[in-house]
Formats: sequence, C-alpha cells, structure tokens
Amino acid sequence: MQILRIPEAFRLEEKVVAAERFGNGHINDTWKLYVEGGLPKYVLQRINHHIFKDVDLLQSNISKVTSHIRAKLTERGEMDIDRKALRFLQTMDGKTYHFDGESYWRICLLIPRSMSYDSITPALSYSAGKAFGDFHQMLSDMPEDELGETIPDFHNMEFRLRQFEDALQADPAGRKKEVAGLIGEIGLRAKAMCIQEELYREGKLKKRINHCDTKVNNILFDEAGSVLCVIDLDTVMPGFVLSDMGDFIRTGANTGAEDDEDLSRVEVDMDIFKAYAQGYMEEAASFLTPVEIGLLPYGGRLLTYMQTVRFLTDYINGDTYYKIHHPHHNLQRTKAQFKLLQSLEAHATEMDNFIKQWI
Ligand code: ADP
Ligand code: GN1
Ligand code: MG
Repeated sequence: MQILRIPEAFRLEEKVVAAERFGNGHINDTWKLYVEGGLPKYVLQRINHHIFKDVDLLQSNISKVTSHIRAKLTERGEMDIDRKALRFLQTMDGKTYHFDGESYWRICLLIPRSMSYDSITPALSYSAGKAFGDFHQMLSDMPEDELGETIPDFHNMEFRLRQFEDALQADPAGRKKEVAGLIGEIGLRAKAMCIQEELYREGKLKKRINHCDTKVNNILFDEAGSVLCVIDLDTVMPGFVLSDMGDFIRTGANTGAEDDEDLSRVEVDMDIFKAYAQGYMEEAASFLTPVEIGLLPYGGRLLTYMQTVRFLTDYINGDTYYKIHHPHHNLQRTKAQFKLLQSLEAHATEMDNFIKQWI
C-alpha cells in the first residue's frame, strides 16, 4: 500500500512528502506526515473499522466534541486554539474521513512541539487530572444523548463478563485450562464489580459524556510540562464518570508497564493517584454528585478488573481484538493487570479516605 497516496484525498495546505509510524496504540494505525522542508505537519490514522463498525457515527461524535470544545475555548478567550483542541481536515468531497475501498482514513493537524508520556511524575499527573476534569467540565452541558456509543456497551462490566463467559464456553483456542487460576479470581470479584450498572438501574448514578480511554499517552503536553490537549477521541461517549478516573489510575498510577513481564514492578503509585485526584477534583467537584465522588477510587479497581477480563477474553479467543507483539502477550497483559488490581485492593481504604475530603 502506498501510504503517501492517502493524503491526496484530503484538502491540505501543504504537500506531504514523507510518512513515519507514530504511537503505540492497540487499535488504530497512526502515521506522522512530513511536508516539504522536513516539518511534521499532519497526523494520519487508519480507523480500525472492525472495532469501530459505524465510522459515520464515530466521526460525527468527534466533530461534535471538537466543535463544542473549540466554542468553549473561544468563550474563554483562548488564543492558541489549534494547540488546545484537535482539528480534523476535510476530504476533497467535504467529508471527515476517506474510504479507499478497503480502509477508512482521517487526518488531523499535528500539534507542534507537543509530547505524550507513557509514565509520568506527580506534577504531570496533577496537570493531567486538571485536563480530564476540564474536558468533563467543558462537555458537562452537552446532552448525554447527543453522542452515540461508538462501541456499544464499551465500559459496561456486565456485558464484558458476558463476553468472557461466551469465550469460556467456546474456548476456540483451547487455552481455558491453562488459565484456570485467573478465571477463578475473576469469578470471585464479578458481583462486586458490577455496582455501577446496578446503581444506574436504581437511578442513583447518571451517565455523562466520558472520554473512555484516559490513558496517560492520550494527553499532549508542551515542552514546559503544561497540558495542551486531550486526544484520541474515538471512544468519547455517554458513560459513567468512574471510567475516566479509573482508566487513568490503571495506566498512570502503575509503577510498572501495562504488560510488565516482571510482576514485582507492578504496584499502585499513591503519589500519582493523589496528584491526579487533586487536579481532577479541582475542576470537577462542582458538578459531580457525592455518589460519583465516593466511587472514584473504586473506578480504578473497576477499570483494572475490566481490562484484566478484556485481555484474558482476547487470549482465550485466540487474540482477535488487541494487536499483540508475541504469542502470549495477552496473557502477560492479563497477569500484569491482575497484579495491579491486587495492589489497588490493598490500598483501597487509603484511596477512599483521600477522596472523602471532597464529599
Ligand atoms: P491510538 O488509538 O493509537 O492510541 P492516538 O490518537 O492516541 O492513537 O495517537 C497515538 C499517538 O500519536 C499519541 O499518543 C500521540 O503521541 C501522537 N499524536 C496523535 N495525535 C496527535 C496530534 N494531533 N499531534 C501530536 N501528536 C499526536
Ligand atoms: C485500547 O486505542 P488504545 O490502544 O489507546 C482500547 C482500550 C483499552 C486499551 C488497553 C477501542 O486503547 O479500551 O483500555 O487498549 N481501546 C478500544 O491498553 O478497545
Ligand atoms: Mg492513544
């Protein structure tokens, strides 16, 4: 495939002369595009349409969210909007994505002099908390049904457990026997990890617009460590606020890697958690309910448990969802996530007590 042919379908101000792979996401493929003079100017992404099946809905969600955020930034008098919000470019026929008969493509401006991190310091974590708090705040007046679910039931734990049960029933790769211990651990926690769906049915927990992929590397910082913007908007959709606190704790407050082969490195980093919670609550305390606030540390356990279940489901299914880099990668990821869950469980009281100051 000739990657340099794709930008020709878009209305770009400058001609693209080179492309280089970018990022390490598990779902989409990303390239940095260079223009004449050697400057990186655009970001090209191939949307994984096996996972995001409704590309129209996906791109329409992203347009609504970026327009809403741009309007808020303008109201605030922000000058540098193209570094504070993503800007997607239109195709020659005025669409937000290009279909080449096989794949779906989109292009946005590369935010100059920006960087993302895979692990962070307490100071960056505090800024990240403020960034996601502000993201929620800016979207808090958008009616929840304005956006569709780009992946139905994406962070619904009951649904993820049903998918897990289906994988166990089918056992298509014959791997179930080998992971009996982990299956037992998941079963033990299943009921306690479905509280949010129960509270929703009882009318005690509401849905809001969430990012649903609050990984550390989905925030761009400038050279001085200030937040520029939140990126990777594919999964922005209605959901529970626990998701966004939870996924940051899972990815930012881990002393090891998401797939660490040395489990002794994997622990919750309480300083990162506290700094994030501080930054987040400074922005979000005004609109969250006491129930939502009290459950934020539980969100960390929930999202880590959910990711354990999702990685193990994919391993049992024979690695059909996440990109893997070696044959047992999903199992290694599962074990590392489970170790993090155990560490979060050991620190649950300390985390709950820290959050109580905002209730
Ligand atoms: P993925 O779904 O693969 O995680 P992302 O949209 O998060 O895709 O992009 C992957 C990485 O590329 C990000 O972590 C970030 O480092 C970089 N990136 C993405 N978009 C931009 C942008 N507009 N400007 C600068 N860097 C970007
Ligand atoms: C995927 O796109 P990426 O790699 O940031 C996944 C998340 C998981 C994450 C695990 C659409 O995110 O839900 O938490 O991998 N995205 C999708 O690292 O499934
Ligand atoms: Mg990303």
